[in-house]
Amino acid sequence: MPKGGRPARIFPSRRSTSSSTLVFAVLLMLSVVLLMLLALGILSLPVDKGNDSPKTPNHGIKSQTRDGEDLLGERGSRWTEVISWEPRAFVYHNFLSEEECKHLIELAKPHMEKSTVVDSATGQSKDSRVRTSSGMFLRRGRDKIISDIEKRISDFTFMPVDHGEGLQVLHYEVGQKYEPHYDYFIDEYNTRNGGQRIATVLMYLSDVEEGGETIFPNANVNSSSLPWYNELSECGKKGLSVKPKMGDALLFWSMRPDATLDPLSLHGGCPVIKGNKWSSTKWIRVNEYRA
Ligand SMILES: O=C(O)CCC(=O)C(=O)O
Repeated sequence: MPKGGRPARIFPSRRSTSSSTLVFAVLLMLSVVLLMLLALGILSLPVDKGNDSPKTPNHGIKSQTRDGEDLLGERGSRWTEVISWEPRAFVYHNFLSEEECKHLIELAKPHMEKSTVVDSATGQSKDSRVRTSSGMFLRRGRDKIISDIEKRISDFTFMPVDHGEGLQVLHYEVGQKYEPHYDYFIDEYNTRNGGQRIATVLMYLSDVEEGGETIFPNANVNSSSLPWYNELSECGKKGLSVKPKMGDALLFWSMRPDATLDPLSLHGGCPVIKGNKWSSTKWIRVNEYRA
């Protein structure tokens, strides 16, 4: 700056103006080309490559998880599907690997006994025509594979592992079923340990050729508009139904977020028409359950 004078004004030269205009124009053109390639689908932005996209149509909210958990065997792509808000019910696809399903069946097979239901007057187990499957319980944390599955259930439900009862493994042969019922209790005896049953996770350990759907007869869902409706048995068409698929898990809540019992959680197992149905149930309590 000249001493005592005004600061000299610096005028950009004509040459530098035209080169910056050129750079700007090139960048603008590149952006337009990039946007066109993206719009035409020729280019795509990198997304999380760790997760595959779902292979089954998703008619609810979908999310994929990526976890560093222990797992026996390989699982297909994992994603959750909201199937109903009344009752609150979700399917977690490929929750278990085939090896984990087989492990649970092999552990349970030698000990299967005719399933019972709870007598609400006495709180004791009793035989019933309502439930014609056979079953047995696997103690919580019985082995590493079961512990891993129970940890996964806890991650999925946001309920602590020690609020869960032991895993029940169920086997239904042709004609066997479980009539619609509630998982929550109406007697005091059964809620002494752990309080009320708040949620159920039902894991399918096998596919079923025909029938065997889990049905919610009172769900507030227009089930006939669901894409799998035509694949359902007559029983399955009477409500919102989930077709058993090996490795999938169904989570539903027997209590609403305001802690009241949800009668819309009424559910049952339709008769198996063809094949065999193996499943495993985890009942989750409001409080810690002493196993
Ligand atoms: O097997 C099913 O699909 C239903 C089983 C069930 O209702 C239960 O275990 O509480």
